[in-house]
Amino acid sequence: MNKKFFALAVIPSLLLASCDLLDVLLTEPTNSPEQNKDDEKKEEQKKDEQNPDALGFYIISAKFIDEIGHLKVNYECNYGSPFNINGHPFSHLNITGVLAKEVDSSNDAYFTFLSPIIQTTLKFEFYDTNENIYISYRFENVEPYNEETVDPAQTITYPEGYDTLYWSDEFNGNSLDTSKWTYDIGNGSNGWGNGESQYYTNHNETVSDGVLTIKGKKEYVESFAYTSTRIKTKDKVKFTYGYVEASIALPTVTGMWPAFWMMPNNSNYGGWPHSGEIDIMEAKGRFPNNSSSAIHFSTDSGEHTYLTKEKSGHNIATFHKYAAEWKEDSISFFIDDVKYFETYKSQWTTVNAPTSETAPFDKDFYIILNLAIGGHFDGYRLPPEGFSETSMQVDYVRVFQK
Ligand SMILES: [Ca+2]
Repeated sequence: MNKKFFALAVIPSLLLASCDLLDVLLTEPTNSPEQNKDDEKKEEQKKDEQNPDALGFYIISAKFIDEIGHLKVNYECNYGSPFNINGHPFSHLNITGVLAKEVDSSNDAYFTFLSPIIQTTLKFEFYDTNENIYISYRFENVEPYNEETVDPAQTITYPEGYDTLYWSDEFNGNSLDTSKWTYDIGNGSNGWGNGESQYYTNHNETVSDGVLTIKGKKEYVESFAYTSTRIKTKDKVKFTYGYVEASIALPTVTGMWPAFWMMPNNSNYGGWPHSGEIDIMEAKGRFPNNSSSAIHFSTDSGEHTYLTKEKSGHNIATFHKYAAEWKEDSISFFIDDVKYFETYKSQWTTVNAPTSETAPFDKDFYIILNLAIGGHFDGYRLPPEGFSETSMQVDYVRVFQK
């Protein structure tokens, strides 16, 4: 194996400790009175360059897997997992100065960047909770993105008028990226306010081959006869306005209520429905060619009201792009880039901001993906006798902004 390696500096006395304790000083030559110490450190650095394994971990390969800078890193670590940031006293990881978020903590680690980078040399800097650099590591043999060797589905198509990918999850890892998503567990209050019949767990979902799969199962947990999963980006990915798109394949079993939707992050205008709700896609499993979109809000007198439209003619069992374009003066809904429903700010109201033109759809919202079973949306219908499991698959979720 080609173990390209360059450690800037390391304290040898800690080399036998775990990665948790591995304390590496970043040293630049200085003119301070500490010159002697610096010289010692340089000596240590030289030794470690000759003995890369001394640092305890090394990168075997690094490769960009799409055109927006998602990075796959294959590494080895003698003392645990240096990339498992949550399990270690690292506050964050910068790669070449850009904040990076880990997707997976097996020996294949997938990173996503808050802004895209594609370079052949990357510097990994692990910061401790005091904002000091714990480990600094340079890897010089990063493979560039090669369009011909990756799934063409990963190529990003920008909606008309949008040139910035604000955020995405391409589901390229081996598990759900919990830096982006939080699980809702249980049956909520009154089936999450909807009379849903399932119990949501943190393990009915898988991520593999670039796809998130959420399974709805006949399975007894607590006093509920079904299990499924519901995930949300609340407090992790939130935004006001943009083009929000997901490619999704849906189950066609009666009783299934899959949804791709958004809720207000801070409920600035009060509890549901006063702060709004944007349902980008909902479907009823017994109608395999239909889905719908809706927005919910409150009237000037505080009653729940909504606007909705159903679209038919697409086979929901195959992947389709479901999207909302959320602007200051309108919210529009698309299937496969074709707009079929538009609402305007003149139609929006909330009892807690009666004079605002744009409320309640002018504050940060977050994204939810879930597969409900039962519930009021399709008259509390449940799966047929003999049902064991089905699933909803999500290729990606992307948020574009101008
Ligand atoms: Ca994908």
